[in-house]
Amino acid sequence: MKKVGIVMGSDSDLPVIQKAVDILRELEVPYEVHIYSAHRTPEEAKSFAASAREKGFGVMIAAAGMAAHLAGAVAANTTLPVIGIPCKGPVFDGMDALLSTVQMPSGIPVASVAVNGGANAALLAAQILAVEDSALAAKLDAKRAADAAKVLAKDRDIAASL
Ligand code: RP5
Repeated sequence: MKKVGIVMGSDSDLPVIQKAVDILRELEVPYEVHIYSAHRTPEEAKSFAASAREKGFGVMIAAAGMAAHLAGAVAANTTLPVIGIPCKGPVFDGMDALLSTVQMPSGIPVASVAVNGGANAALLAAQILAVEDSALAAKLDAKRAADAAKVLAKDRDIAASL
């Protein structure tokens, strides 16, 4: 199976990335995690993206906050699909990172998930890999069904308690 390449701009983004890692582990999808910043370590970020396809990655996840250029910088250096996670910052509640991540120029796409959307980033990455992997697709179907069953159990509980 192809790997998911995960990069975050700072170790302060780790709680968001942890949510993605938890999902990938649950689905038994291989991944590799790095801290590379578009601003502080631009050469390493570029090199990781540029070499990703030949190193066996199939999709990239990039998480950053504030002036969040990391997903765009990764996307500029690979034609693998790139999923951006805007991370909530201390001043603008993630709106700064959301706009920095999602407002990419035509020709260099980034698929942005919600602010702090680590879980959905991992699920989307797995869904991309599952296009060519029926076993992974079956795991995703089973997870959807299990998640729906949890919601329906809550519905039964609340109906009984109110
Ligand atoms: C961004 O700046 C990082 O992705 C992080 O979300 C934010 C703050 O970084 P630190 O100052 O906590 O290292 O580049």
